[in-house]
Amino acid sequence: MSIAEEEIKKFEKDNCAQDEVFYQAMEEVIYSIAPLLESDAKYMRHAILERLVVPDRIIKFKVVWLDDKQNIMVNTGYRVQFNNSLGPYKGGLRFHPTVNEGILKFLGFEQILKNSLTGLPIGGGKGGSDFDPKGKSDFEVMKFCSAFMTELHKYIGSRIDIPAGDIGVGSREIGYLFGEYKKITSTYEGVLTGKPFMFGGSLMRPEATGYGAVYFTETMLEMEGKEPLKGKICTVSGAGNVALHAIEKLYQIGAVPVTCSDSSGTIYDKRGVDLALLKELKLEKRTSLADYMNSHREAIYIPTSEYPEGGHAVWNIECYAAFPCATQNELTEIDAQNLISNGCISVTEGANMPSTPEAIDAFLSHKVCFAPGKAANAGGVAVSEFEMSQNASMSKWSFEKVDAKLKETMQQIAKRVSLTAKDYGVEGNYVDGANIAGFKRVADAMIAEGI
Ligand code: NDP
Ligand code: 2IT
Repeated sequence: MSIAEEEIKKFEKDNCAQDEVFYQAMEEVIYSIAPLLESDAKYMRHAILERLVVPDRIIKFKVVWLDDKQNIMVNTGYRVQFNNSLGPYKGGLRFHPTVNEGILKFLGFEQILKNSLTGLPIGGGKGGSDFDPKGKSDFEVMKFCSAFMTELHKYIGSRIDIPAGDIGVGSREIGYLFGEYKKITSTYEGVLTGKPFMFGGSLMRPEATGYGAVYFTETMLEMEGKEPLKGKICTVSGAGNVALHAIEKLYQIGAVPVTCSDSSGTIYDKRGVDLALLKELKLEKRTSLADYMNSHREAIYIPTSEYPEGGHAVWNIECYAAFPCATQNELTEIDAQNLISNGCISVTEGANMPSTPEAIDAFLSHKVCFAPGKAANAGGVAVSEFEMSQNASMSKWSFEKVDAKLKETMQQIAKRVSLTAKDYGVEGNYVDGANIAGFKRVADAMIAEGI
């Protein structure tokens, strides 16, 4: 049995159905870091893996709130405080009906390594609720956020744990959460990031994840000797914060993003998607992408129900570079094969773990440049850390300053990941490079801090 298989077996005893995605994330990391565990005995001696895969604590709580018709609603809230060896727990909150402990453990685990890769002083955590903001009024969202914070405030703080946004949590939700925290604690501190600019948010935080993913891709393509994105057809999935800002940056550098998607369907607009309309539909009106067709009859709308079995409409469309930016496991082996046979040479994960392990294997074996989420989407949390710095020093950085620092951070991550892969004999494998580089920094800190 290989060292990776032995380690994975140790954790299987605790397995439960909800933990499936967590195991998927963990297994990938263990396979990647096996050469490091074999070559340097200190990591096994200090039981780093056993300590890293178990969260410091999982906080689970009841959230009771009143909807607009005065019905009493009950949801479950969570915060997974995973690892604070490199800094306070840091990571987003997800509000989506599918949220459970397993999903938040997977996201929190990925966050530890992602935050480590940024080189910034932030540990890993994640939280959220099975609350569905879709179809709720602003007042209902506000009431839910207040009730959620009534419990969460006990466990967070600007030097303890700093939540931010994720699926279903944007600046509206962060604003309500911040307001309630301020009211309960009578403090005005940078306890959340992704705040609106008028009360402590950083310029460019909304754009950071999508822009960062494109900066990462440009650096990767250059290092791998491929043509840049300018003038190239790109496909993007998702139509939320990450997807729309990836699309925005692709336009800024002269690429042509032709798709986006939401949970109900996919838009394919071969001249390039209409970004202003998408922002209006998804960020302001919060409606379905199907409404895109009201003003663009020449585009194609493919409802989710019509997707070929086991595949996703976005990944059937010819492109040079693909950007999965919606959710986990949205890009399967079939999708990977479709992309490869249509000539796609680059895949960048804007979302967290959107590609299944089989899809990743297909990309790597066909020498597609593949940028894993924990490296490529780290721009969001990096600018969150810049927001923490600005809050702590009571300062405001210009858009240009944040953008330059974001670009530099993404370039550094890409270079470090690529160099690490080379050092460990897997040149061009950014999955192994990211896992090894991310693990090493946090593991070395854990050893230095003792048990
Ligand atoms: P948003 O809520 O803004 O957008 C999510 C998008 O994905 C929406 O278009 C949504 O469709 C779609 N989507 C969500 N769940 C599903 C599903 N189960 N099936 C199909 N479509 C789905 O979230 P973000 O853009 O912030 O997040 C997208 C991804 O990026 C997530 O994986 C997140 O973890 C990751 N990420 C986010 C960061 C950030 O800064 N926000 C940072 C790093 C990673 P619909 O509109 O119909 O709900
Ligand atoms: O997955 C992620 O990196 C995020 N949702 C952003 C986390 C953050 O703290 O900004």
